[in-house]
Amino acid sequence: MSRSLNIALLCHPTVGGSGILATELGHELAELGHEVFVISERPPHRLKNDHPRIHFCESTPVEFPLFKSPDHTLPLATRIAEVCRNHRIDVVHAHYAIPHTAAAWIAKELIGAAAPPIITTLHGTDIIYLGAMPEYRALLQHVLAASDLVTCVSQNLKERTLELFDLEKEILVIPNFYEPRPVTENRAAVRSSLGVGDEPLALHASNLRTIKRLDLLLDAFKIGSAGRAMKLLILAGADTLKLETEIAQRDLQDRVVVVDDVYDVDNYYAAADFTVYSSEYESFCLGILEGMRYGLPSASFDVGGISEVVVDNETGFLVPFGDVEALGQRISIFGKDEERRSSMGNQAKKRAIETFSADTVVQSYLKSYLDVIGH
Ligand code: GMT
Repeated sequence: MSRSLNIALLCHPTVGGSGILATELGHELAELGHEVFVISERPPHRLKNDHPRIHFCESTPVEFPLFKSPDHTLPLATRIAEVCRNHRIDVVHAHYAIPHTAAAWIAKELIGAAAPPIITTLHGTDIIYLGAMPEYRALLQHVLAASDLVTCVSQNLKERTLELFDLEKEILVIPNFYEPRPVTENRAAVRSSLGVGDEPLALHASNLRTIKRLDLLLDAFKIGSAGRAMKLLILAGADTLKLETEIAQRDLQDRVVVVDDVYDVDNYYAAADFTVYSSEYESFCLGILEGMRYGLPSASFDVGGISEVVVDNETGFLVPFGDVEALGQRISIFGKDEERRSSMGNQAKKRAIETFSADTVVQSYLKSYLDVIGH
């Protein structure tokens, strides 16, 4: 390592791929000897707050009788400027543009000439959904252009970004990574705690947002599991009330297990047999990669950047968006053909290690930090 950097990481604390990726990046950077200042309104979901080089810096949204809802962005900008000044921050890395890049840009104005460079990593819905909204578009154009570097987690997201925004600087594609944590409970114990025996276990992990199309997931699972013993585990990072109703409407209560507020996801990946996703859009789909690292092949719709993660018929199955029959049929292949499942799972694990390891990806981020700092 050339020298230890002081890095400010901005991310959402809620369950979601961008916060998870930012947090895991923070852990890896801290392990490499860098000081990492995570600025957010509360400690992100998976943050190892007890690491000596991870410093959580709380930014408190302000509630005031005149405001209809609490103000998050301006206190965040003020906090970023304060952390930059107090800790001689070398680079501010904003994960998810709204509101982080805008807040970082305001902080830069507050600091003036001594302000550190800003790197923005786009994750998906910050561009695909919020970026297209007239309420944000002009501001996003301005602050993305003002970022010293913009990175995207897939080529697909880069292309979608360039369709919406006019950016002169090159956008760098740095894919996501996943490093497993030690499993703390053995496979048999986890399965038994879920009421799962020897039958194949499909896994879906998400925050259940509308874009994830849980309705299609359940429809496909119903088709794929018809007439055979199979279970679906949903690790839910959100309120599960609506989901429980959808499961009951399809009469799937005996075959679908929902667990919420999960921290130790690794135990569940190690206990499952394949993953299944049904999103309308995914810039990448970190959940598929997490499964791949555990030797789980995937079945999903071919949307966004998923085909950059999954090799169709080798590490997983990709079917056209909305074709629940086809998704169901792939689920049923995984359910009945253990040999296929396991050979595709081996390929998936190999690809996860070779292409999406922390070693490579973290070095790409570090190189980009040094480039913008000017070393
Ligand atoms: O997809 C989510 O629900 C969360 C979202 C986020 O930004 O927190 O995830 C996005 O970022 C992940 C990490 O880069 C990607 O793996 C997801 O594909 C992406 N989600 C979408 O594009 C919908």
